[in-house]
Amino acid sequence: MGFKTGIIGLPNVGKSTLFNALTKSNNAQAENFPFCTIDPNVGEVPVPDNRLQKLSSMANSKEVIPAKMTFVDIAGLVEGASKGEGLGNKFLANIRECDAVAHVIRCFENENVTHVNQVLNPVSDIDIINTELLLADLESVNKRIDNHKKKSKETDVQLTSIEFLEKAKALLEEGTHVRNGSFNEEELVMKKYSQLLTSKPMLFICNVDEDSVVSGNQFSKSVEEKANSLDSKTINISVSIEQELSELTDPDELQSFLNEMGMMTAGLDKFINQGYKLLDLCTYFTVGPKETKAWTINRNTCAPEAAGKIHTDFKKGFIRAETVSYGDYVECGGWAKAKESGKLRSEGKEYIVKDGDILNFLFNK
Ligand SMILES: Nc1nc2c(ncn2[C@@H]2O[C@H](COP(=O)(O)OP(=O)(O)OP(=O)(O)O)[C@@H](O)[C@H]2O)c(=O)[nH]1
Ligand SMILES: [Mg+2]
Repeated sequence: MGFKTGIIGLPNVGKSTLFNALTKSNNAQAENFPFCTIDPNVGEVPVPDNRLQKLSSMANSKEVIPAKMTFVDIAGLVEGASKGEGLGNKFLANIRECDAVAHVIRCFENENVTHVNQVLNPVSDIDIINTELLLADLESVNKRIDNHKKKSKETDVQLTSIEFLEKAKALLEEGTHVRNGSFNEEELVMKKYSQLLTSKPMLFICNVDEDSVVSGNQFSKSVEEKANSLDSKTINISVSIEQELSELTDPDELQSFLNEMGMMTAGLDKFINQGYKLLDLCTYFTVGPKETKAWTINRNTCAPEAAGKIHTDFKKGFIRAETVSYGDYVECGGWAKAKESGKLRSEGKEYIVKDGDILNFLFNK
């Protein structure tokens, strides 16, 4: 399974509708009542990337294979969830398995769509969710500290030091999410292994009314301010527009709908790309007559590791990587011409793969 982003938020804010639009399906039940979703819905979504089409047409590839991201539509969370209210702990476990979270906030007024807290107050909605995540983490950190003291053999005890846990505890006790703490390199690895809910990168998705997608509204502006104070990013999406867009298959029809709404791109594309950035991912390409394919790697991945994404043999027997940057490839007019112009580089084991690199791996069989 690839990189996973969990869609979280209060009940009935549009998470499942957003998930259906993303996955162009009706797999998730989306209805006007709280706690409609219980079991998480999981779907893979192609990462939009204009470079893919360009490369494949230059190489005359038979097939184009985009990178994929996984989205998980999770049950709504209410005050007290960390103590088991609503769907409580089950829901929290679903978040634990994700690499990042997209926090959906209702920023549209509509008397016909139930809001669990009656009044629309996005900042207080955020606080409810963030507090529950924080309380759940505090409980988990305390348990792990106890396990350390008892010298338990549980895996999480081995993966996170007591110093790291004490540091996380101090942050949580002052109301700070673990993501916003500062850690040294070793602790950063522990942070990742810890799977703490508040350690995961968080993106705020303002579900605004149809007239506010371009410039936002008073509600989304208040979310933006809040997000800035938390060092997180915000995007405005009208889930109902995205739902309509996802039903259009004709590209011309889609473009004219976007123009009508004054939108540059579909909100979902913005969302997927932001998710990609949030997870600090980048893309490299393999290009040939059979297929042009995008591969997802963490930023700062070295060449053998990147080769291992294709096949473990590529990593084990790695000799070197031939590479051309996307810009040079397009400018020169393909692989052979890039080679003639001296733009093709031969890189070794230490090479850090860059976003947009076109790679050909040489390896011992
Ligand atoms: N007007 C309007 N209604 C929306 C929008 N997004 C969602 N809804 C409606 O809100 C209701 C709840 O949507 P869901 O997608 O099921 O919400 P959810 O967040 O998944 O809810 P739970 O699974 O119960 O937590 C549905 O009736 C949707 O049609 C929107 O952008 N505008
Ligand atoms: Mg739902």
